[in-house]
Amino acid sequence: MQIGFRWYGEGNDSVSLKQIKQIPGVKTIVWALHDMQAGEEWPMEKILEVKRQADLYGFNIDVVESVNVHEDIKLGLPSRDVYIENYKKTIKKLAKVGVKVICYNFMPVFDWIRTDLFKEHEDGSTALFYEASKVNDIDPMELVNKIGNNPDYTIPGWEPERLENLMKLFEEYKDVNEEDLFNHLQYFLEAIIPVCEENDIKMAIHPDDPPWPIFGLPRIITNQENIRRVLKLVDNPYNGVTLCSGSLGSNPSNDIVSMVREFADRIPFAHVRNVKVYENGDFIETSHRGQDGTVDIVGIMKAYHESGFNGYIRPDHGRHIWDEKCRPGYGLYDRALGIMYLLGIWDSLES
Ligand code: DNO
Repeated sequence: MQIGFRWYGEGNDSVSLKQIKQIPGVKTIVWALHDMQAGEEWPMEKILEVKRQADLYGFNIDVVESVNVHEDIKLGLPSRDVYIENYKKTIKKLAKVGVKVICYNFMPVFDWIRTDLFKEHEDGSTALFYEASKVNDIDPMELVNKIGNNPDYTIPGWEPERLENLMKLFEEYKDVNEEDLFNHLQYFLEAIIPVCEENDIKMAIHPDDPPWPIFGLPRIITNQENIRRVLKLVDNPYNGVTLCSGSLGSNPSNDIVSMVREFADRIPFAHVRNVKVYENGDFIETSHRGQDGTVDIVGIMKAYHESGFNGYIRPDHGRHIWDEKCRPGYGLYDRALGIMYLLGIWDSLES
């Protein structure tokens, strides 16, 4: 097992490599070129620059999160082939600097969704929060109108300047259902997995967050059965999953311990974090400690350990504590505490 830490890059992250170096156990920087648009081929000079910076601190750059997938690939449009070719070129370049895992997702339009980025916990810390009634079963056009008519009504990702483009995308996804999305994912995987195999890079799909359809858009990486199906779309060890305990854990009927046991040899990369789910479907992110949320973190780490897991694990969204100013979910302090908790469990299992 190797511990990684997500880093958004020089000038783009409140956390420095120097600080990350002082967290026990971290060997891997989980990185990406965040200024690249989905579908673009990544330039070698920029990749090499990240490698140079990581080398200065003795980190490896084995895990990329994410090389984003262009919407035309998810929509299954004819133009997807151009973007798939670019994706392949990026895979080949990443292999040249030693990358071993590419994390990506197949969520239409939105990546993770929350309704409040700084919801206060009882102890005064803040964390990402999802208020179910603001998202579940909401018609996107109704929401567009609501936001347009009331400047005080905000949802992250629905900023007024994005609305026009969002409406266009909703229109394009109108006739795309879950089966279509599985087919489009299969087409993508069939094209890239042979290139991954040749270049020894594992693809690791990230679950949908939250793991259910939102705003009428289909979502498929939501539960054990669907993950099993994705792994069979192209049944090859290079087609894997980024098992994210927090994303899957916001649906309490997901048994993540069982997923770790079933998929262990197809999980090159894991996100381990906790989330507290309420009866009405709201959820808030908590410290990584098992007792603080709904997810069985100790059981998950035990399942990885018993499966002989030798992939990469990173802590995920932390709370914002000790007045830290940082990207939502991506401060230094709570994620560092998370690492110490995960390592504490792991070390005691080892002994
Ligand atoms: C959120 C992350 C996701 C993840 C992507 C993977 O903080 O877990 O944004 O990076 O979904 O493509």
